[in-house]
Amino acid sequence: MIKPDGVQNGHMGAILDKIIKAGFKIVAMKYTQLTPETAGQFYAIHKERPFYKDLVSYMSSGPIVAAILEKDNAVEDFRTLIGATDPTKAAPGTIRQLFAKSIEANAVHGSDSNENAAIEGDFYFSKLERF
Ligand code: FUP
Repeated sequence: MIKPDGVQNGHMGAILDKIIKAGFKIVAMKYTQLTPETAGQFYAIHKERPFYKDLVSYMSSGPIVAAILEKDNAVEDFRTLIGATDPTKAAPGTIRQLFAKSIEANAVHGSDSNENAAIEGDFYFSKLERF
């Protein structure tokens, strides 16, 4: 997912370019906006965390790009490409180091396991929307 700051700050094209050049196949993609309700569902795993309320409000504050990506070792390779959650700790050349503004407005989201990738893919896309 390209988060609201990634879209708002004009980095959508550059982020997609890095993803495609890193060898990910785009299986599904959509430009949309979460509501507080759907953002709350997406991040339900963080419900008890102190940053949950702000995160839900931030994630529903503007348009995002949701995508399903395919590649060997995709989860690990994508997390390497995006860098650490906190952009001040993200490695040079990673998407978050280049484009993120803060730990909350950190430009992109990547699934943390194959299991969550399947759940998050189903959250955004029906079977008919995957190619
Ligand atoms: P990541 O898997 O790198 O996206 O990071 P986490 O699953 O730990 O966190 C999910 C999102 O919660 C982050 F992208 C941003 C937000 N977050 C905060 O706002 N503050 C924090 O201290 C930690 C995470």
